[in-house]
Parts: sequence; structure tokens; C-alpha cells
Amino acid sequence: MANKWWKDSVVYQIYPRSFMDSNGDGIGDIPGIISKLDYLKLLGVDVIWLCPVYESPNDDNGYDISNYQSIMKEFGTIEDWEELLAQIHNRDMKLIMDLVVNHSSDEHAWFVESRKSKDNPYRDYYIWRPGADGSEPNDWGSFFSGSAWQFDEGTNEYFLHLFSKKQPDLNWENPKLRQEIYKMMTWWLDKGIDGFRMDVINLISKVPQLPSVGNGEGYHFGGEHFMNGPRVHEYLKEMNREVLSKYDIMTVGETIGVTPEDAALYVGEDRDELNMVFHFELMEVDSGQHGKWDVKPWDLREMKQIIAKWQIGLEGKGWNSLYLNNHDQPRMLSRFGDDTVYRMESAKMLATLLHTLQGTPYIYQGEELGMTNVKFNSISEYKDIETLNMYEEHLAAGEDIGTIMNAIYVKGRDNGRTPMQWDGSEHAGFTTGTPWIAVNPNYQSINAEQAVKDPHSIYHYYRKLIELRYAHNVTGYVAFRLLMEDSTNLFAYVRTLGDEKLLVVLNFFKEPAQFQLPDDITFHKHELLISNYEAKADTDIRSITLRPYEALVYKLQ
Ligand code: TEU
Ligand code: CA
Repeated sequence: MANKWWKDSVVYQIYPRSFMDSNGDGIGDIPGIISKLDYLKLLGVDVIWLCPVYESPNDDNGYDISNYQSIMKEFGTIEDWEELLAQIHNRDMKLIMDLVVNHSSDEHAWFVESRKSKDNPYRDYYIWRPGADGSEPNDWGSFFSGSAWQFDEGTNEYFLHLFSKKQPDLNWENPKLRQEIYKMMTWWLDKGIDGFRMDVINLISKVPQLPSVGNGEGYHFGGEHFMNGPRVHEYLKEMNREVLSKYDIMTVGETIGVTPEDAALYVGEDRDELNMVFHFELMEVDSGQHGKWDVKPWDLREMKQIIAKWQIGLEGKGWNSLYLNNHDQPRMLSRFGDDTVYRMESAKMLATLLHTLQGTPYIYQGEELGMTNVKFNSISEYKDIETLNMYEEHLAAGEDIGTIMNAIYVKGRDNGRTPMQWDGSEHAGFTTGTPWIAVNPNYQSINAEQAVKDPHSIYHYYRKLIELRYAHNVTGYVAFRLLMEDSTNLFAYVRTLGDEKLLVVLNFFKEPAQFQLPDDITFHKHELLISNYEAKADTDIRSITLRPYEALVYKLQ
């Protein structure tokens, strides 16, 4: 049984376009990443997840790949990439790459061929349908607004694109396509990478008839016909058998719309598919019935129930991925913490949650600095295709511009894509040129240079949390038990390892909160392992009044 090093690891996600620009063109690049590896080593992370760096027209910032085996020229060369891998391995860190194989770019050679004629050998690498009397083959909507189908004059047929028009879905029903993917994966693994993050991997199997979902009016989310589809496990078992099982690697699937029961089918130790998956349930707690742009307040009790469900649901079955940030989400500090008065305390409190649960924590670039959401004055400063398409669609539908802009401020993906803030110099030290997207104006007070110097910074708190995982075998604890589940502002839980318990108490708001330890939890001594406040005088931990956003982690024996 391969050693499961990824269970003890902490992963750091790099969005290369916004991480570090080395040549002044305003776009982050691979040499820029190399120049910051010591900063990551000091942080203590074990694995780097690199978002796509492959050749791409950047319709979706690299998630539209036109050549899977060559590096996007703005990011550098394959030699730069080889150097990055060597430098990461020299520092005893690992590198996982982003695998985007639900779709390619429409500029990929396969699609260029596929659209030429109905009998082209590459036609069935994609999903083409004739449509009916001038309308799309079904009523599925794209994740990026509008129809999930694009009519192509060349052969008078439609092709499916769950995402942008320039991201045609690959046809996984075609064994030839699958073999091409496995060959490409093997090429990267033979270069020495340590695994893959797999983009929307649970969408690759569609219900063959591609049935409509609505009542004939407008476009609808067709997820019931393409999420966790009929052959998805067959494909992943084949991928594991033919590729993954041959290497000592980690795999994490991005799986929209999975429950713990679904997830166990992907990550179960006996399933021979993937090691971990990202679920989206915590990312939907502030979405109304009309989806992510229908902003609603989140409820801590709902978050606690979701986390408890996943901790208990995968116990003894699989391994959790722990995240509240990534390149598709707003900054967790602004979303779930306080990015004003209690920025430091609340960022540390949220980090404490992510690093004391069962699973592998994923740190998104800038999270360790307490970077925040951004509010650009004009839509012209926003870059993300999902946001720009939504803006056009909602404006055309007559929605109030203030409502549209507020939804973008709160949920837009560009919140997580403003350049990494390295120091207080112009453009936050990210570039000597003009950044491809504006830097968050708060970079003079929030930046890595200041954080590394300040022993009380969020950055150094993350370092302590990561050290804690190893020093106190945090990953080894089991039997997650939620405490005070009805509390609307306290998140408290206890996990067990033999006769030791890990007690975590978090105040999610600025109002003081009263924690009461249940009587059935007994101990004869306790040790405060970490807190985001100067350690309090030894308190009776059976009953604690927590300060604003206070986080406390005790070991009970
Ligand atoms: O994201 C898939 C996905 O579900 C996101 O689009 C998410 O649902 C939405 O953006 C929430 O705001 C993956 C990649 O992470 C994303 O960057 C790509 O745009 C997308 O797939 C297509 O490759
Ligand atoms: Ca550059």
C-alpha cells in the first residue's frame, strides 16, 4: 500500500498569473515563482499545487488548454518549468499540476480538426449534436451564462461547452480520447511531478441522451445529467489502473455537487480512484436559490453542520480536503471573517479551523497574509470571464446595476486573483510593469515583507499551525464531535486520539461568547497548544468567555 504522505501534507495553491512577475510584463511567471520558493519553504508547506501553466489563449486564464504538453509563453519555457520542479524538490517540497480534461480550448489541434467535418477522425473527441429546428440540442445553461451549446457553421452542428464557448467539452465516451489523456498524464508524471489536482473531474461522464431539464423556457442547470455521471467511476478506475497506480503520487479531484456519500465513491481507500476531492457545500452557504450571484448571509450553524457531516461521513472511509479559499472564490477573510478591525484575529481563527480538522489543508496564495476582497470602481477593471458574462447577462435582463456590482464585490472570482502582495513598493512588488489586473489598494499594510518581519503576523501563525500538525499528530485524531451545536457564534469540537483529546473552541464573531465544556468530557490535565491571543492566565477551561474571534486549541489528557 503506497505511503499516504499526502495525509500529513499542507498544500499551497499558486495561481501563476498573479503570483510573481519576473520580467516586467505585468503577468506572473515561472521564474517569478522560483524566486519565492524560500518564502514558501519558511511557511512550512509540503506540496505546491500549480494552477494551469500550459499553452492557452487565456479565455479562462489557462483553464482552456490548447497544448497540454507545452508551457504558456507568458509563463516561460519548459526549461523554466523543469528548473521550478528541481528547485521545489531540492527544498523537499512536492509539486502537483492542474489536470484540466473535462474540456480543452477550441484552439487545441484536436478541436481544430474535429470541427472540420463530420467524418474527421477527431470529430468524436468532442460532443457534437445537430440541434432541432434551429434551437440547441437541449436546454442546459453554461456555468458562464447563456447556453451550454455553440452552433458551428462549418458542419451546421452544435458542440457542448459547460464552461465558456472556447472550452468545448471532451468526449470521454471515446476510448481514443481517453488514451490520449492517459498518455499526456504519463508524460508529466515521468517528468517527476507528484500528482494532479483534477479540474471538474466528476463532470466527464454525461448521460448519453443529454436530456433537457426544464419546461422549454430558457436555460437550466443540467447537473443531474453530468455530475457524477453514469461512467465516471469506470473512467477513473481505468485512469488509476493505466496511469495513477504506477506512481507514488497524490490526486485531488474538484467535484462540484458531491455529498460525503458520493465522495466516498471517489476517495474510498478500496476504490482505486482518487485520494481526495474538493466539495462545494461550504462554498454555497451564502448562495440563494438562484445560485452564487444570489447573495444571502451565511449561517454558522449551517457551516458547522456541513463540516461535522463531512468529518463524520468520511471517518474511516476517506480523507477530507480542507479549504475556504481558492482562485474561484472570494477571499475567506472578507467572506467569513472580519477584514477590518479584527483582521488579524479572524484570519488566524479561520486558519485554526482549517488546520485542526481531519484532512489535508489547502492554503491559497495570499491567505497566509490575510489578503482581502477588492472593490474596483468600474466593471472594466474586472477580468474574469464568469464575472463579465454575468454582468452582461444580468444587465440585459434589466437587473439593477448596484445589485449586480454588489454580487461581484461579494462573490466575484477576481477577489482571489489580484496580485500577490509582496511588499509596500509600487504594485506591491508583484511587477515592475503594469499588472494584468490591478493590485488591491491595501497592499501597503498587507504584504509579505511586513508579515515575515512581524512575529505576531498571520503568516507566522500559519507556520505555528503547520508545525502543530506534526508536533502533535493532529492528523491522527479521530471521532470528530461537535460541541454546542446550537450556538450561533461558537464553533467548538473535540477529536480523540487514544486517551488524549484535541479541544478546539472558535468565536466566529466580535461579540464575547461563552463556552461550556460538556460534563461527560473529563480530563486531568490540559495544555494550550495555540491561540490567536496572548495566552490567557490558566483558566478553568470547562467554562470560558471568548474574546472577539478568539481561537483556542487545547490538548486534554
Ligand atoms: O472550476 C469549476 C467550477 O465549478 C467553478 O467554475 C465554480 O463553480 C465557479 O467558478 C464558482 O464561482 C474549475 C476551475 O477551478 C475554474 O477556474 C474554471 O473556470 C472551471 O473549472 C473551468 O475549467
Ligand atoms: Ca512575467
